[in-house]
Amino acid sequence: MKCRKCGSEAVINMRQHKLSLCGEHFLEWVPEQTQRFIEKYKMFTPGERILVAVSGGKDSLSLWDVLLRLGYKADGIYIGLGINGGVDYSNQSHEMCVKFLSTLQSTLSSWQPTLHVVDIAEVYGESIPQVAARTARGRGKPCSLCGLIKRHVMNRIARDGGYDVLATGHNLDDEVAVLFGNTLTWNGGYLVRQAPVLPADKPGLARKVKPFCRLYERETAAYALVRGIEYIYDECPFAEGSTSIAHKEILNRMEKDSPGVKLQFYLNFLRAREEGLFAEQATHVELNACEKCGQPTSAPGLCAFCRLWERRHRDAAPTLLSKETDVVANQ
Ligand code: Q46
Ligand code: ZN
Ligand code: ZN
Repeated sequence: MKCRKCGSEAVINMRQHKLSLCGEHFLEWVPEQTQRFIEKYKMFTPGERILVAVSGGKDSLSLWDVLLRLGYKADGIYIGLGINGGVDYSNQSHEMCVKFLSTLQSTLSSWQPTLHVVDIAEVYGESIPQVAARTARGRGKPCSLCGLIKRHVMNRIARDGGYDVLATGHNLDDEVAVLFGNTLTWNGGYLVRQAPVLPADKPGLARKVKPFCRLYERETAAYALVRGIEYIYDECPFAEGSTSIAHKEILNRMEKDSPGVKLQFYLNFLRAREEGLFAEQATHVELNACEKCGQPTSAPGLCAFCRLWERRHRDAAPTLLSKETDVVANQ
């Protein structure tokens, strides 16, 4: 297998593109493609400030790396969930982010990125497994709660830090698995909101973008490996047995028989969505500002996030919610 550009030994063969590349050319190809998607979907411009949600995994660290190499001003946010799962998951993933940043700092000469760290247990008094254990919403599996908390914290840091855009490392396999699940149930409300760019819900909030949404998971993994980015191999222990992992396996089997089927499924969906296939499902929900945190909520009064801590904090010291322990690893 030879690199199409230079004829030397290829490190990856992307059957859906009929393209094999050597390490050097693959490291050029990923940023080129990412830049193409950023422009095509109008994600952001060079003057905008970007906050990348990093988890210590291959996708988010590769995304941060690529955006910085493309010259974007991208800071990172790491949220400490307090998940152990027998593999010291949260501590290890935090360590990977810090390690990545310190390696970067020695290679970047001019602008230096910042890593914001928000430890949920330190700021709000309980880790994700602890909140999950005391609430009906989290019992069994903490993922729905975890998602709610992460979204809130990311929005808050983006707003307080004056960021225009919040970027996540979702890759094509992630997007297609979600799409597959929502198609099986014909969930029009979710389908209409699945896109490479989600505009800000309210003025002052960052829009959400997924610059890797057209890169296969094996491509982002290969990028991290070839670039020498160290990342956490373990998935969050709570991801085990999830339907999205089961869907990924089915889709991988399909991809093996028909290379490119995942990409086509996703691109044809985006086209259909653009043409208004799910437009009728787009319900307009009136959003109010939460009385406590100011973030948009469809409910009157407190948002779901603030309600989550209400009961716990009613009798506790009032400082817990206002305590700010963002650690800025580099300013
Ligand atoms: S981190 Fe949180 Fe995920 Fe772990 S608890 Fe579930 S939602 S699986 S991306
Ligand atoms: Zn080459
Ligand atoms: Zn709130």
